[in-house]
Amino acid sequence: MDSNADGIGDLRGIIQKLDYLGDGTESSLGIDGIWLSPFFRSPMRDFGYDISDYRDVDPIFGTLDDFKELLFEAHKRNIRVIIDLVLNHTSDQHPWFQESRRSREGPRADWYLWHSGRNGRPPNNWFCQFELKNAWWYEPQRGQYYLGTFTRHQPEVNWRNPGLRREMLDLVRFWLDMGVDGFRLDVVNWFVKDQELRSNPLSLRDIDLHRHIYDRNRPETIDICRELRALTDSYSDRMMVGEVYTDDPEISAAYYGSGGDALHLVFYFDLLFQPWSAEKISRSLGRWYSRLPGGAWPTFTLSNHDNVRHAARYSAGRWTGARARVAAALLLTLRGTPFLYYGEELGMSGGKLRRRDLVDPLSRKTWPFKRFRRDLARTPMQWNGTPNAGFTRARPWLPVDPSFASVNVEAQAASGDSLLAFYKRLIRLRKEHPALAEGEIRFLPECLPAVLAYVREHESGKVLVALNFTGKRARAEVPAPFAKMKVLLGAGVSPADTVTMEPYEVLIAEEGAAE
Ligand code: TEU
Ligand code: CA
Repeated sequence: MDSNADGIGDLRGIIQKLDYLGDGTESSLGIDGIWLSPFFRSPMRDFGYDISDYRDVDPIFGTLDDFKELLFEAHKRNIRVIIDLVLNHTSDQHPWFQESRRSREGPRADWYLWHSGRNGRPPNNWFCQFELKNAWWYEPQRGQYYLGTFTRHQPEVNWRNPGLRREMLDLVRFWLDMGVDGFRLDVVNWFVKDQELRSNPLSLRDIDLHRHIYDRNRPETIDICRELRALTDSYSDRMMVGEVYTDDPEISAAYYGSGGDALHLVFYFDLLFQPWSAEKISRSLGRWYSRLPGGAWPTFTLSNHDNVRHAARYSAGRWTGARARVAAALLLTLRGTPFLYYGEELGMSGGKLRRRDLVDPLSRKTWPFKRFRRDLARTPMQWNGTPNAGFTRARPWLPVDPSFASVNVEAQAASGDSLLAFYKRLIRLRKEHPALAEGEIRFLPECLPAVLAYVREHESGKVLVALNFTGKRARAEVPAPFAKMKVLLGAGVSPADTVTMEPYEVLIAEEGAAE
């Protein structure tokens, strides 16, 4: 929400909309926390993921006082605030880099990854994700290359340097002292690179043809997570969630550490990469649950700011809305913390953007390939049906998705069977039923391939979830205790050991007497 009519969302805009997220009544969404993408000072080469001052708010988003007020207002509503720390790289405008690039000597000379190159060429084959070429950039002042894996404007820091490390931990402390509830750690699995800077082997499996064994996922990274964990846990009730960007569940799981000594939570991208299939999604969930170390608590996400929204990925003509409901029910009934992305509760899809509308460096570079069009996920929140969807009185920084005329908060809040109303019911159900919030999960593979079904088990009771992923009627066998059930969400069913599910039906039920 843009509060000052410059076309860009800001902290005061968020404060204005906190009641929508959680005002303690059933009319609000009812979420427990918000993760804010970076709002720190930044030249915005990568929309805030290029930080030039970690301890201040960028003027386009407001001031530090605005942030403190946001924190206060959020806490008043029992909403936790998680901030997004980008500790793998800084902006090339950060004073540390300005100093480091000047000379090979000096206290910060070694705070970034520098190399003289080999035979006048970059030291290895590491690949720049957003510029699609070698990730080493020549700096004439030093006569050396530095590493920039996202854009050349995002030099990677050297976590092996004790001075840099101390400074990073210090700024983490700065925000903990201010009272933030925790952090989302940007690309945490890229922090440490191979000491010998070996070239990655190539592989057809990875999208950029690299097996990232030397530029990501180095074992030393987990030690940094342990250090961050110790610091975070020295404050009460804080948490960290890591963006472990990989499609290998083994690697994701490793970031929980052993005996819960590394990150509290880790994002699971493998689910986000699945096509619409009960079987494939079920297998992906199995991979995650089976690899988590004892005591580790999973997370689930279907959309975020880096990927085409799931409403668009899973669109299917007249069934698009029905699929959005199945997806919502899945996300909000699994065992693990669900992360929703703004607007998914409305079914926002991002619509279409023309080439000249694009602002994200990756979206621009990879045109016309839609998979990397991150701008589609970032279009303004759709608050109402007025021009610019009520997001701004000015020209928005990205065009509003034309769907806003019907897909908006005001319209959906007024209707009992909107997707928004459905999200609210699911979130409430999760809070009212400890089985859904905390229970164990047991899958019912006999219901596949059409129906993904599982039971959430808790000492206070059992809850059955059955999701028909297809546009056809499907039969699902239900376990004995559910032969009699109380339907919590979905159409009423008569007592039986199998139920017939309508196309894309969502059934959530408690064991026990039928109503
Ligand atoms: O993302 C890391 C990352 O790997 C993705 O950018 C991914 O490569 C890309 O989106 C292709 O799908 C994090 C942030 O989430 C992203 O917004 C930043 O641009 C990036 O780090 C650099 O900080
Ligand atoms: Ca603004």
